[in-house]
Amino acid sequence: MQEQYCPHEIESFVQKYWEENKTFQVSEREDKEKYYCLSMLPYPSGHLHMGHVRNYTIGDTLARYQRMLGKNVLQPIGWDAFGLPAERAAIENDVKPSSWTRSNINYMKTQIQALGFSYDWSREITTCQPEYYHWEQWFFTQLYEKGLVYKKTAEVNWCPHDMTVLANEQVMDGSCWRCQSKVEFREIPQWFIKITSYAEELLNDLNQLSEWPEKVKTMQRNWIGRSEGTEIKFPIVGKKEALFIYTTRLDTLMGVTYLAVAMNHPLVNQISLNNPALRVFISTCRKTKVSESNLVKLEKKGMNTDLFAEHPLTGEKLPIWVANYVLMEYGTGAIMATPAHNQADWDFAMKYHVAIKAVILNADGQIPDLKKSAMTEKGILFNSDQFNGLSFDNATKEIQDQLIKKNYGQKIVKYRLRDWSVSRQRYWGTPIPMLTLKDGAIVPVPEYQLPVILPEDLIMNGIASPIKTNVKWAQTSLNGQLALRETDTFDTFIQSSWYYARYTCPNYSKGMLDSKSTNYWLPVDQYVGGIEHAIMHLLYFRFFHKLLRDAGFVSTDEPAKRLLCQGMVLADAFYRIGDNGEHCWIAPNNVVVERDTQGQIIQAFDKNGEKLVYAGMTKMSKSKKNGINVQLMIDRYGSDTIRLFIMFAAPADMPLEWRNSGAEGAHRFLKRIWKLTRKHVNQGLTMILNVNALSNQQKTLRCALHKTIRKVSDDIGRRQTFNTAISAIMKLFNKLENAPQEMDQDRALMQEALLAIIRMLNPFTPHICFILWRKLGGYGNIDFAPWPQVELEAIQENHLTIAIQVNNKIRGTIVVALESTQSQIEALAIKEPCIEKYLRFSRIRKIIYVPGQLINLILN
Ligand code: ANZ
Repeated sequence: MQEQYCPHEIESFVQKYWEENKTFQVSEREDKEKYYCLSMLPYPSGHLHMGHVRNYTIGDTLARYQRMLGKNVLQPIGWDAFGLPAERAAIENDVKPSSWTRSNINYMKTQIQALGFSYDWSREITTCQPEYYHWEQWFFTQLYEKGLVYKKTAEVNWCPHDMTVLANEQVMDGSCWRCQSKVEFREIPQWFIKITSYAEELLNDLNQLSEWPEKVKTMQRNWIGRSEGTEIKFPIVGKKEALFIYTTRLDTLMGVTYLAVAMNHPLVNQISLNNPALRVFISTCRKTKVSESNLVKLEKKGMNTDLFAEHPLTGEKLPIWVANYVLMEYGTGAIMATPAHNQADWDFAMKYHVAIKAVILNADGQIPDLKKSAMTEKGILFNSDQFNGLSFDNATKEIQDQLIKKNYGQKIVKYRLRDWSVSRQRYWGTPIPMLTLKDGAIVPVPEYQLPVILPEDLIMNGIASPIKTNVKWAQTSLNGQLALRETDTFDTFIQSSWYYARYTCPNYSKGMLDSKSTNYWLPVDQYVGGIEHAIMHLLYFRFFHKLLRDAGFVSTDEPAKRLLCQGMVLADAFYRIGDNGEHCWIAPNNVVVERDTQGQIIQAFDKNGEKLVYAGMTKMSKSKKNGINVQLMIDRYGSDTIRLFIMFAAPADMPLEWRNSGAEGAHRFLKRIWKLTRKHVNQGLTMILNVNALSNQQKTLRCALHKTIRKVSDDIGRRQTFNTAISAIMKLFNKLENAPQEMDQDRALMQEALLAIIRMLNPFTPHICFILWRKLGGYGNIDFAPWPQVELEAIQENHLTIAIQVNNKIRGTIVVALESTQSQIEALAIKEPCIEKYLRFSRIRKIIYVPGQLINLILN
């Protein structure tokens, strides 16, 4: 065995072995329990960052562990290959988005392979390939047939100079990222998928996900935002129609002083025809984008319609206003305004001098002071006729009963969740498979014409999508008739919503999915990814699974049983204050630091000796220039070290502080493992372990070994606290390094322990373990070696470790049988070689014995 641990030699040898032997390729096997371990697929941005490495190392650790438990483990990987950055890069570097993407994939693939993840590469998916997006186009047409897809106008960011739509990311401080023109809002027709039809189920099924982090489930619950309220009918004076409003504060009904409708409410569309002033008002308001999140801060604007509505209980006439803070997309697009108790209404009423009527008392029973703001707390009613004195709950019930009786109200449930707008006016994406016929009819592309292939040889000579500027592409025919293709492409979240299912049958050409494969592999047993995907991706992923279930492709309700969201990767960040007070970030490589004795940074300088500001450990990012170059680290230490450090440095779901010193430490540990194994192997073969012939000391070591196996199995499998698993292995290893090796049974025990340690480390550092397993004579290939089993007998404590003190200072330890008496322990302690020397010239004056723990010899 080689003297030195040479990670690069080992790693390329082992990776070649895996590749040639297709070690991690799997198929459906009924004789084995399946385990599907999935990490979120990367966007091919150019190179791997440490966040990727962390994500994939966690996934791989779990996959390797489960494989050693004897399961049939599927661990696939692919590329989320469509998206805006490719277009941006194409414009900046004069390359085709397709070529940029493909060359990034090629490079990143070599990086991923160098990290030794146990992927089944035969299942690699690249989402920009027609073989993949074909099926999402097909599925979209199916959803259309089911009525789950519709087209409606929606607001987009519009650059008047470039005459194109901008993605939100392309709008910088309200201006176009490219030409700095002021961005406007335009309403254009877009495609939507009815995720709201599944809102209730998406909410309720969160309760099935007992192995998802609470934090993620709460975020999803809030996003779906179920609210129970009442819809109330307010008859419009002099018209047949009535206005329907939605409220969750029925208790304030007697304090309503006006009604307000959204600018795009049907009533407004109707009356603005004869009201030019109203049309002007609407078009000025349109310039500011209003969303739920900015309703509070928004400058309230409104216009009186001169229409009145009747209060359903009092018959009082209430003015109807058009207001910019009422959203058409929420509730009914109309509200009853109670300025005394709703801040937005209060702002509005103060500005336009509309009446304010208080109907809820303060908590102390006083009439609220409304001079500075609304009183939004719930409380006892006053000023409300027959409802005076009622609490919120009672008032809600009473008022609701009355409204229902009079046919003026009904209880309803609303969701904050909106239908999913899937149209993007971008080029580098899946073409939406819809056609517009000559007569204006819109139809799905028929199955035989699918896939609609995105032309890849187009160059971006402007910011606009080349399939929009190149009119020819859109022209096609259907049944001999001219038809125009939809030139928008899908939101890239569509691709990442169903890739997990396609991995089970990536080459299936007869349809979207092969249920034989999906039913074998799904649901995903373990999903690993970043917390930034807690809402959008994970919701669409769950939604698509339900759509696939309803189409008969999968048989479960939820796509993934267990979810782990890894924490961020942080690194030191430094900056210099620029001439205009701005922060100029300096890459840590170009910084010289001074540390205190604890290793904390106290001062930092750039290469010219100029003092810098140390911003602490900050999320690795391009803008702060503190990303650690993955390649450099692999080149310096090898992949096993990087993997070990990442898994050891922090609990998987917590932030990880990257420290080169930590990587050094991990590297030294692997060297020690190599060294001890080599020493052991070089001493030749060992005898068979005879557990009945072990000394007490050997039994203690073996007990520690089996306790470690128990802890590591639990830490990896159940608790997923990988850092504590590694630290337990390290502690055991320290004991092994100091274990005597004179006797045959010492060496037999060492053999047992090393074989177990190597297997326990294998999920973390698979290359070195692959080699050491062979050197130790382990059976077969370690990738499928059985996970070490706890022998209960070994951990039953039939012996004790007692500390020996001399004059209150610990001088050694002894291992004694559990049933030993104090006098037996005293006799053994006195004979211990490390104690004898103290007794040579002194006599024992007193002995203090703490049962089961220590014996203290007090000398004269
Ligand atoms: C009267 C009222 C009095 C309201 C009060 C609130 C406080 P949640 O609970 O989040 O679902 N609302 C309803 N539709 C709206 C729309 N299209 N645009 C803007 N606001 C709208 O919110 C429901 C509340 O939001 C409703 O209850 C309504 O104002 C407002 F002291 O009605 B409330």
